[in-house]
Formats: sequence, C-alpha cells, structure tokens
Amino acid sequence: MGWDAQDATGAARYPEGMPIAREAASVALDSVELRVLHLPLVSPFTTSFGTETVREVIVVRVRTADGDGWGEIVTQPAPLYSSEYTYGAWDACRRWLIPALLGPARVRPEDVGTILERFIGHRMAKAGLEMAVLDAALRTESRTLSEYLGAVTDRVPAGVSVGIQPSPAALVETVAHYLGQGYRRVKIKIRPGRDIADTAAVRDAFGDIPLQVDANAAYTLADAELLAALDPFDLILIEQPLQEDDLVDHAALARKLRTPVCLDESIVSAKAAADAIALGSAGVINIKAGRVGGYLEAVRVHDVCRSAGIPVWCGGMLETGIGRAANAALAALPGFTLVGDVSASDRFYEHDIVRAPIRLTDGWVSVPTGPGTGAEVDESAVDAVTVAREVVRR
Ligand code: NPQ
Ligand code: MG
Repeated sequence: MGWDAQDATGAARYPEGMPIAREAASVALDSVELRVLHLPLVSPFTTSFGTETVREVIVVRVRTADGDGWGEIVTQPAPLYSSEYTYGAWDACRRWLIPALLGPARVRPEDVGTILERFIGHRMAKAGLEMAVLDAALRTESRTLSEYLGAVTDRVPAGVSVGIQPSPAALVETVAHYLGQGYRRVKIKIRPGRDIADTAAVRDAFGDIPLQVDANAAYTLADAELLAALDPFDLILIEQPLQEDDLVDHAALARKLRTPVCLDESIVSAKAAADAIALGSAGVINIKAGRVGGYLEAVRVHDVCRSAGIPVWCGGMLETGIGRAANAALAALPGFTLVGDVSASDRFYEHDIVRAPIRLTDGWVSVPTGPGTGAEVDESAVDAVTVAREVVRR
C-alpha cells in the first residue's frame, strides 16, 4: 500500500483522493431507469424504529452501448434508519445524480464516486447508481464483482437478523426456526423494554450459540448500566446502541461495557470509520455498501479497519437478489472475519426478482460466479412488483 495505515497518534487514517488500484472498463451510458418495487416480506420485520411488511426498494437499470447493468438503492419508505428515504433518493437521482452521470461520454465505475462527490450525502442513492455501472462494466469484461473487489473465498457463512417478536417466547420459536435452517450466527433486535429478557430467553433456550444484538440507536449514554447487564450473556457485540452522531458517547459507553461495541448507522464513510476507530467508539464495524455510498467505499472501509485490526462483517438492508449477490462478494474479502447478516433470499422473500436467489448450503452462501454482480434479473418478476418507473436519458 502506498499510504500509512496509521498516523503518528496510532489512529487509522485513509488519505483523501488516493487512486484506487482496481480498474474496470468504462461504459457509454445511454439512459438510467429507476423503478420503485414493493416486495412482500414473508413475515413482518420489527426494529427499534418500526415494523415493515413490504420491502419498498428502488432498482436501477443502466443501459449502455454494450449491455445493461443493475443496481439497488436500499432506502426505506421513511427516514428512520437514516436520513435517506425512497422518494428522497428518487428525486436526488432524477434531478441531480443521474444527469451528472450522463454528462461524460464514458464512465468507469471508479469515476462514479468522483462525478457525484459534489452532491452532499445521498449515499444510498449514489451506491445504487455505482452498483449498476459496476455491473454493466464488469459484464463487458466477463469479470465477477468478487474478483474485482478482492474476494479471497468462494463461500461465506450465513447469519440471520431476527426482528423484535411479540414476546420472548415467540422470539425463541423464531430463532429455533432459523437455527434449524443452518444459520451460523444469530442477531436479535433490541429496544428499551425488550432487551435483557429477550437476550436471556435466547441464551437459556440455545446455550452457547454465536449471538449478538442490534439496538438501531435506541438508547442514550444514560442507559449504560442497563446495557452493562448484557455483559454476562457473552454476546459477540452490541450494534449501534446510541445515535448516529454520538461517536464520543459511544467511546464512553465502550469503556463501560465488556461487550464489544459495533457501529452501523454511524459509519457513513471510510473517514467516519477512521474517526470512530481513533476515538475508541467501535471495536467492530458493520459494513453496508449502501450506507457508505457504494461497494468501492465499502472496500475502503474494509481496508481502514483491516489496517487497524478492527474486525468487520457485512450488514444487510433486506436486499433483493441484486444486492444480496453483491453482498456475498463483498463479505468474501479477507477482513470480514465475523459472520454477517448474509442470509438466504427466502429469509425475507417468497419471490425474489432474480433467477437464482441466494440460498443456504449447510449454513453457507456461495459467492456468485457469474459476470458483474452475478445476479440475473428476472424482468417479468420485476414488472410484477413495480409501482413506479422513470427513465432518464442523456
Ligand atoms: C440493521 N438490517 O442492521 C438493519 C436495518 C434495517 C438486516 O437487521 C426494511 C428495509 C426494513 C431495510 C429494517 C438488518 C429494515 C431495513 C432494518 C434495514 O440495522
Ligand atoms: Mg444495524
């Protein structure tokens, strides 16, 4: 590497503007198509910020002189997990991001971030556009996303994220169901009032299984003593206990807990990861390409963490088969030493929009071997769940 992983203070640093070693073909974009899909969930998914019964998601199709590429914008209908939301991303894409992308005659995937850099935020929107360009570019070269990103394995262990259930007893039943399917690590969602007893119920029922909890920012530093009551359960980690912008409070909390603190919502870039590591706010980091603005920035987060000795795992956003394939490729990078929220499509969907939905084999997910993301989109399946569509042309 041409840069120092650590500065004089020992803090992880990632220099601005460092050229990326990986390089894919450029594509000549003709148009970008956006669709809002409504994909029914097999069961409601409840977190500390609410319940979803339908996955509203945006898929992106870029059309190029040499073929199409598909991406996915992982926003939710309302700005509850992050400030982004479906029709905010939609508007940012049609009004600003896509016209900027259609400016140059040709774009390489590595250029997308730079072209969109002057627009602040909107990382999930940018990530979905970059994914579609990456998919199109890699397909022209018959290259896989996993090879391009630097994957080192051909399968990744599958973990499951279990939403808040009506009762601790119902949670035990639900967890039993997923363990029966072969999942190798369980994450349960917690919120104030549904934390200690739920965690205790799962430990009591299943003993020593690999277990972690996700609070989705539902607590404050004043809850430190309560959260310390999770320590005896020997959890792998507690994910995002405090608000997105509470890096200093997360550092204070981490000093009071034996359970490692993992950040999700707070880590919006490689710079944010470096800052969190420098402050002692995170002993573990969850990487989601959407949250950080794309798979290329996700690799930069991975690189920062790996240099600093911080373990990472691949998060999930209830992706369709498109994002699910890409996540399996990302999770195969060497720094992903913890089991991620990499689950089978049927964890969330009865009918995915791809021809070969991600499935489990003995608790593992295969890294896709087809060109681009490796996902082959079933256009009639997409049509059947499309609720809005717009094509932006140059
Ligand atoms: C997390 N995901 O790690 C999230 C956040 C999340 C798999 O636990 C609809 C669409 C509902 C995306 C609920 C998992 C969602 C969503 C939660 C993402 O924090
Ligand atoms: Mg999370």
